[in-house]
Amino acid sequence: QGIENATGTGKTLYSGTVSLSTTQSGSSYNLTDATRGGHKTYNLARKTSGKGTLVSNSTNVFGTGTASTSSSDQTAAADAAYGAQETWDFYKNTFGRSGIKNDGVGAYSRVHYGSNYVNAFWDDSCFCMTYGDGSANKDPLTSLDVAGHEMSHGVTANTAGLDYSGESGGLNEATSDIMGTGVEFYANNASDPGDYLIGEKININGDGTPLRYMDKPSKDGNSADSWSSSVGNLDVHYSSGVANHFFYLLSEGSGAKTINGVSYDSPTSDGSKVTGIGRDKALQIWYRALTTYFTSTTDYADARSGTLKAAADLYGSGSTEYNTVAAAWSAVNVS
Ligand code: ASN
Ligand code: ZN
Ligand code: CA
Repeated sequence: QGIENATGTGKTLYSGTVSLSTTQSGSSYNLTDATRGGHKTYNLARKTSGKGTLVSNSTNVFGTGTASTSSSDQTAAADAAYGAQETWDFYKNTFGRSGIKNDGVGAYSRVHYGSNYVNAFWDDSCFCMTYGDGSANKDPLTSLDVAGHEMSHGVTANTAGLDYSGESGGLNEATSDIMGTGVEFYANNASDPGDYLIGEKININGDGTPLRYMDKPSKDGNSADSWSSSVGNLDVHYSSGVANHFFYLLSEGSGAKTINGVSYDSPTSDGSKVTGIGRDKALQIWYRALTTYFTSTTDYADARSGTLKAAADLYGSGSTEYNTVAAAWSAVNVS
């Protein structure tokens, strides 16, 4: 019996019914995406080690589209496979990057990690990403922005290698939020349209509020809106606020704005007004800085100079884009 590429259906929890690249092996189908480096999706079925089992089915339809607390349910796997697929395509079509290491090789995903596990993570040692099922195993952390966030930790590890502590750690986290947001906008999914919120689909706070806000990071109660000399002492998921806020201002500008039905109101630390250059250019600048100028020890001052160099390379020194990079960093107190 042959093994062939197939086009299946994912009935996801967060992104509706989507097309998934799958593999047919004899009379069964599995979540192996041979068109994207062989990325595979496994089910850990509540275990916390090993690979689990490759998600397979007698039909080419994965998941039910509704929440289930069963550890054999394939809905979380459908979301994870879709997130990996969109993240691959985002990097390929936005930056010409072929996979996390830019070598055409896929990673793998594991779903149903542990019980009541309210997190998701990338691990360089397995070159894989892993998703818990959330509180009461009913809110898996498999949304598009989280998938893009976790895979982007792999990209950062294989490019700048930003150390995961202090200011470089905040920049590492922000890179994942920025690129995860890029993935969400790229996918242009009607059930999960692009926004500048992180984790708005996964009910991580139990009240439906997002995990993080890029327009005004302090809305989460912990993150920094702008740089201060102590920002590097914060948890990396809070010191990231400075760069998330920079990215929002660079893309969309300061003040009030509604995008895809979500309202934002981004302040500046110095009262200045910033006019955004659009997300597409902001992403190009961040990616070039990440892959060309950032190193393991890049801090916020270095990120300002690295993104300015990237903007000069892409759009010219003194261009509107270059000047807006400078203005957006100044607006978050990075000079
Ligand atoms: N979900 C978290 C993250 O990707 C896991 C961690 O704290 N590293 O940032
Ligand atoms: Zn992270
Ligand atoms: Ca989001």
